[in-house]
Amino acid sequence: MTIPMFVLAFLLQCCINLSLYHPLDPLTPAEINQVKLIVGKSKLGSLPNLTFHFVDLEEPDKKDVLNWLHSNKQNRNALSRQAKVVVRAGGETRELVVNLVSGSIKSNHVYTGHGYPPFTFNEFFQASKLPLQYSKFKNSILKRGLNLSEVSCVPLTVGWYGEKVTKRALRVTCYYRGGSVNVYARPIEGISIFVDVDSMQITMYIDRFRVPLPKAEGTDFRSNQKAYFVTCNLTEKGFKMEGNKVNWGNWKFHVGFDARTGIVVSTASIFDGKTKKFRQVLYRGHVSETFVPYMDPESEWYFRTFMDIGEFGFGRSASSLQPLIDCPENAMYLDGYWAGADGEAQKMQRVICIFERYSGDIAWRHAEINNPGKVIRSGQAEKSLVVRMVATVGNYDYVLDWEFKKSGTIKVGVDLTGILLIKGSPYTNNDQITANVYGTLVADNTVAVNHDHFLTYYLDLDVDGNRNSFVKAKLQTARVTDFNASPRKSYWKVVKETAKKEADARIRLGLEPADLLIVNPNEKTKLGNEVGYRLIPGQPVISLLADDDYPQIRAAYTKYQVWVTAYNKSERWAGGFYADRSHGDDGLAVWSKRNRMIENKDIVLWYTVGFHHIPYQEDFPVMPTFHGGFELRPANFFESNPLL
Ligand SMILES: *[C@@H]1O[C@H](CO)[C@@H](O)[C@H](O)[C@H]1NC(C)=O
Ligand SMILES: *[C@@H]1O[C@H](CO)[C@@H](O)[C@H](O)[C@H]1NC(C)=O
Ligand SMILES: *[C@@H]1O[C@H](CO)[C@@H](O)[C@H](O)[C@H]1NC(C)=O
Ligand SMILES: *[C@@H]1O[C@H](CO)[C@@H](O)[C@H](O)[C@H]1NC(C)=O
Ligand SMILES: [Cu+2]
Repeated sequence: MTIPMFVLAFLLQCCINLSLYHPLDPLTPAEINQVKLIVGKSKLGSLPNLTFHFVDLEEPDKKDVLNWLHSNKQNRNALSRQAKVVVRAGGETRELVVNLVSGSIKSNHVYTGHGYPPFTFNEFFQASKLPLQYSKFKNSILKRGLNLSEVSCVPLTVGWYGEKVTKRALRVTCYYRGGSVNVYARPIEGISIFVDVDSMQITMYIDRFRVPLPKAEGTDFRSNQKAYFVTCNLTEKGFKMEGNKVNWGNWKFHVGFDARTGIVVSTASIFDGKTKKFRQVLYRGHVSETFVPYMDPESEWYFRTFMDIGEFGFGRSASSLQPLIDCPENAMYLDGYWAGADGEAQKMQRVICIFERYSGDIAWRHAEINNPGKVIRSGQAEKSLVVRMVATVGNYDYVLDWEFKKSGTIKVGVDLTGILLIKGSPYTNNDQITANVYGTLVADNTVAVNHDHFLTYYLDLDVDGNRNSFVKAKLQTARVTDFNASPRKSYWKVVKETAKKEADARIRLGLEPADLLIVNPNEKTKLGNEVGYRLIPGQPVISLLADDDYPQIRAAYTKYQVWVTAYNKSERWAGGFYADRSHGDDGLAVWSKRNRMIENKDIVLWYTVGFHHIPYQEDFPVMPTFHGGFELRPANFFESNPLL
């Protein structure tokens, strides 16, 4: 029996609470399970080894979302709900679009390009257990005088090194717990275990050498601090939520969550007290890809060049937040849902927290002493709203913040913490080291290997609408020529340059001083300045790998911190959608080569937060947070300081 489309459409409308609904709402657990059901009932359901690797909202077109947003509340209907699904079956990758209203598969084709979809948690779990039943591995453990019951293995993605034909593969690294809870602190070095993932078998095993196991003492990272934040009693949350829509201060925006990227901030707009209207700022923002290459070329280490978002997913790595440690007392929490390998909805509690922050900082202030007979002091305390998640990707924890300020600033924070990736080593003192160990000795027999972290953000800014331009306001030294008028020899002046094409918008920061702006050339302040938002970058870090090195070919976009591309709904993932074992033929660097026109167009800004990480002893056994990030700050957007 098929239910007529209009009945289903009616059912959808009747059951959705429109005051809570937003067209970019993440898939609900019921919708995820509905996808499983629809796919299971189709011909695909009978294919061998059907596994779900990606199930996410297939977003309505941007123009439909914007029309919905700006339509009269009384006449609004929910937009059609669809899911984008990637499954593996019979050794093939299939891309589906599932219509959740009609309950049908709208499109279905086999993906034949390079690279593979994210691994499922199941695959990681199964691969981690393989060595423990593998006789050669058991023998290696025995020879090292260790107990198998104390071994924990962790699968790692393998990258791509020029192979013509690739298979889905993992390499498994093993650690010895034996008296420590800090699994990553005690690597069993010298062993390489190759796993073919589709057949879930060990295909190659090499035990090349032995080095002493780092000791368990001094590796414990447990804290007995339980409730740091209970310092004041904040009963007021300070913001309103309807479904996933947040209203705080002068801001309103939507918070989504998905398995691949985690937090998605969208349709953010800010109330302008002068025009009494909400004004568009950011259509959508999220982390697009991460790239974490380790700087050890040896055979047990060279492949560690992770692209965590595409290979596994930041959302699926989301850690359940610990109240009063990860987020303060006044925080509100959201749960996250994603599809398991079998398609069934999985729930993770408290993946996002939202809270008002009283930082103790000053939003603005001034003391005026030149009024006769009086000193005038005034100012405002900073209060902001933070949306936070933590992605725990194996050893590392990434604290990802979106902070909104009443001044119109959006501040994006990335804090790195967690456990360093450790290499077992024969050395117990730096003076013994003569060869390159590719890192820092942080404890006896414990080398923390040098590496980078690059987190590339997708920022679809729509400043007062979606016809925007990218402007470089360059600071140039000017010579004074008229010495009759001035004894000065030089000053700097601003020379503005509007990027015409994508090639004009690839920026290596730190080489020449410039303000980088997204402006709307069609909208001006009363004083005639183009309204805009400014990117305030963090440390200018780019990848130092050679351009022809394989990991660099895959993550070519990390050679520039800033890119601007023409908006294209399907161009979201800087390292390509199929990042696992990718060859670098999809992604930001490739799209930008098309060199599309970007002046007065719908454009997307990409910014990479980068860290070169030389480890230090204080990073062991667990690393104090290390901060990076950037800001988007209004620039001639308001007529004057919006805080007054
Ligand atoms: C299905 O999975 C099993 C076990 O993982 C494997 O041995 C088999 O080759 C797979 N079949 C196909 C067609 O991929
Ligand atoms: C292995 O287990 C035995 C028995 O529990 C214990 O005495 C021994 O110390 C363990 N060896 C190591 C290296 O942890
Ligand atoms: C905070 O204040 C409220 C209202 O006065 C009270 O009910 C609550 O117990 C207080 N919480 C703490 C942790 O002191
Ligand atoms: C949008 O992006 C996809 C993927 O890069 C590409 O195949 C397609 O041609 C693009 N569409 C337009 C209109 O540029
Ligand atoms: Cu690091």
